[in-house]
Amino acid sequence: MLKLYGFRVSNYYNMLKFAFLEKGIKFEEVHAMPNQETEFTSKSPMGKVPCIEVDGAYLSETGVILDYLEDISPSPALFPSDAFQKAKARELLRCCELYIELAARRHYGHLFFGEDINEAAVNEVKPVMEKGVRAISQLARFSPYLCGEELSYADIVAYHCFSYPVNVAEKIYDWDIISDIPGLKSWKETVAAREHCKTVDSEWLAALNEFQNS
Ligand SMILES: N[C@@H](CCC(=O)N[C@@H](CS)C(=O)NCC(=O)O)C(=O)O
Repeated sequence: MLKLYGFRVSNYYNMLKFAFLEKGIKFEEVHAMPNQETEFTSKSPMGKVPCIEVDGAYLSETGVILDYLEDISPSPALFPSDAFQKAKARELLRCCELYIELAARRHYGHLFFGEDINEAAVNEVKPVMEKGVRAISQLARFSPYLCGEELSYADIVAYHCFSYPVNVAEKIYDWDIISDIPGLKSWKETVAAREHCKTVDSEWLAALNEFQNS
């Protein structure tokens, strides 16, 4: 059985967990925190989570793992079948990852780990996120999912790319980023209503609660 390494507070971990559940692939969750010990970097070379174990071999990087899951378990498809539409789905999920999640991540140390505010990031991050918002507004179809009538990886990645950046936008910039993207609020509700999303969310929130009180 495939093993998923990481921890339930991690948004990238939750993307994979959501994908595993939607695809109906059996998997085992293995608790692991990011670290630079050789024992872990031998599995995940950058020391990040998530990574997966397949028959004693390891694979890291969420996007790469999603592609692998699509190859080993094509049904239900989580990318459009048309090559160009598939690339458009990737374009959209990449914008969410690079220009929303990765940009906002520069404030996680301050918001979630009690570090001093990153002054340089205060000025640099918002313009990146604003361009990300513009790109997503332009690319997303919201009918009702981001790429059309069916759930795709774009939805799975985007859903978890917004989870923490929403707090960054609100707390650092007094910015309601969700309402700046017409259609995003009801899309988020549509995704959140899916059974597998509910499972991931309830386990995420329980873990977050435990993490914040530890
Ligand atoms: N590019 C990686 C990003 C994963 C990532 O940033 N994971 C976080 C936890 S949510 C992590 O391991 N952070 C520790 C670090 O950056 O060293 C992926 O797509 O899987």
